Parts: sequence; C-alpha cells; structure tokens
Amino acid sequence: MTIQARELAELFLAGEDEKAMDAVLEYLESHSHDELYHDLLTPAMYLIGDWWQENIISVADEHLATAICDFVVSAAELKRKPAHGIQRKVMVLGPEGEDHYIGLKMVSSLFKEHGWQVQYLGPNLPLDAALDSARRWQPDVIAMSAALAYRLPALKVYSEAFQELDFNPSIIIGGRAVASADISKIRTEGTLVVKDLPQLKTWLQTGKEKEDDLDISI
Ligand code: B12
Repeated sequence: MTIQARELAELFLAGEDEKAMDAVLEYLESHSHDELYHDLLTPAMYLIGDWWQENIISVADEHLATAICDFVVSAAELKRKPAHGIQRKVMVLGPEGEDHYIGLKMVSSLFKEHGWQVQYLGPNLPLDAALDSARRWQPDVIAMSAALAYRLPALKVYSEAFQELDFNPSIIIGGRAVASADISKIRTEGTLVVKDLPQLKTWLQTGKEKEDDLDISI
C-alpha cells in the first residue's frame, strides 16, 4: 500500500530515517520524483509545520523531521535516471534571511531531471554574492524561493537586480509565500511566477519563454 504523508511525517518525527527511506524507495517504484516531492514530502513537511505551530511537537522534533526529509531528498536524487544535457543552466537560491531550503533542493532536482545544468547555491545568499556568481556562470535562468511572506520584498529586489544583468537571464520565483501571495504586489516585469512543481514541470516541458508566462501564472 502506498505510504501517506501523515505516516511519513510520523516516521520523520520518530527519527526512523531508514524506514522513511525504505518507504520512499517503495513509493518511487510506482511514482515519479516530482510526485514524491509534491504529493508526499511537501504535505508531510506542511503537517510538521502545522503540528509545530500548534505546539503538538517541539522545535527539536521539527529539526529532526527536517533533517530526515533533507536526507531522503538527497538520497532519492541518487535514484534518478540521468537526463541528457540540454545545455541550459539554472542557478537556484534563496535570498538573504531565508533559511528554508528543502523546496529549493526539489526545484534543483526537477531541473536536473529535465537535463539542465544546475548550480544550487542554497538559502540565505546575499545579493552581491548572487550577482557575482551569476556574472561568472551566466545562467539562462535564476530560480528563487521564499517561504515567508515578509521575504517577498527581498525577492523583488533580487529580481530587479538580476534583470539588470547584461546576459538577460529569465527569473523564476516560487515557494510557499509566493504561492499564497497577492502576486501583483511582488511581480516585476519579466519575472515568471511559478506556483508549484507541477507548474514548473509544465514550463520545463513546453519550454515556454518568459513572454508566455500568462499560460502558467497564478
Ligand atoms: C522546516 C521548517 C523550518 C526550518 C527550515 C530548515 C530547512 N532546512 O529548510 C527552520 C527551523 C530553519 C525554520 C525556521 C523558521 N520558520 Co519554518 N518551517 C519549516 C517547515 C516545518 C517545513 C518547511 C519545508 O521544508 N517545507 C517543505 C517544502 C518542500 O515546501 P516549500 O518550501 O513550500 O516548497 C515547495 C513549493 O513551495 C515549491 N517551491 C519552493 N520553492 C520554490 C521555488 C521555485 C522557483 C518554484 C517553481 C517552486 C518552489 O516547491 C516545493 C515542493 O513542493 C514549514 C512548514 C511549511 N508549511 O512549509 C515551516 C514554516 C514555513 N516556518 C514558519 C516560521 C514562522 C519560521 C520562523 C519564522 C520561526 C521562528 N520564529 O524562528 C523561522 C524563519 C527562518 C528564516 N529566517 O527563514 C512558518 C511560516 C508561517 C507564515 N505565516 O509564514 C511555517 C509555515 C510553520 C508554521 N506552520 O507556522 N523553519
């Protein structure tokens, strides 16, 4: 029987990393990686967040669960079939102050699955460092994430700075805060707002450029 998000969250909280990994490997026998991320791991972590908010679990419990989820995402990555390179590059990061990064790792994985070269720079990256790296590597796309609503202004500042780059990268923003925000307040022209992994997959598969973003805007 396919494992449910709640069951997986409970394994995370019990510190059962090997059982969690076994369950995920079994899930991957009949599901894709993006289903694993979107339909199983994300809801499991959202449940952890709800229980944390309601004081049903402690901060330490949440850290344990996050560490096991992080491990599972990395381990699942090794089980992915290598895709053929398509010579496109994406830089993936969270802006300064943003500590949440599990979603960013999933985004990186999805790009890799579609044959992209990925530089995963992690969360909490100062703008100067991000710009410096972008100038050196010249990615086609810069993908950013925010989990907290008060991080949205930072995404806007980063997007505007990246749009000044002379090699004209496409900018994609996503994450929990972006998916639930009034996008008109944060959207800058030429920035693609992608609500979740299924939308990102559509964009990756159809290859639509930023001018076509209305097709998948939220
Ligand atoms: C783990 C966790 C943490 C960890 C993060 C560690 C880590 N390694 O990432 C730590 C302990 C650091 C943390 C800290 C905080 N957290 Co926290 N955290 C969580 C928790 C439980 C899980 C986050 C997670 O991994 N989710 C799973 C991932 C996969 O989901 P996701 O990020 O949404 O990503 C998915 C999509 O959004 C999308 N996506 C994400 N990024 C992108 C980017 C692009 C380009 C695209 C296309 C798609 C995309 O794809 C992903 C796959 O589905 C959430 C609960 C929740 N609902 O998420 C709370 C939560 C986000 N945290 C919360 C809070 C309040 C905080 C703190 C402010 C707590 C505090 N008082 O210190 C701090 C802020 C830290 C900071 N400066 O950023 C609140 C936010 C509430 C709100 N109203 O906004 C939440 C919702 C918990 C809650 N229910 O209260 N947190």
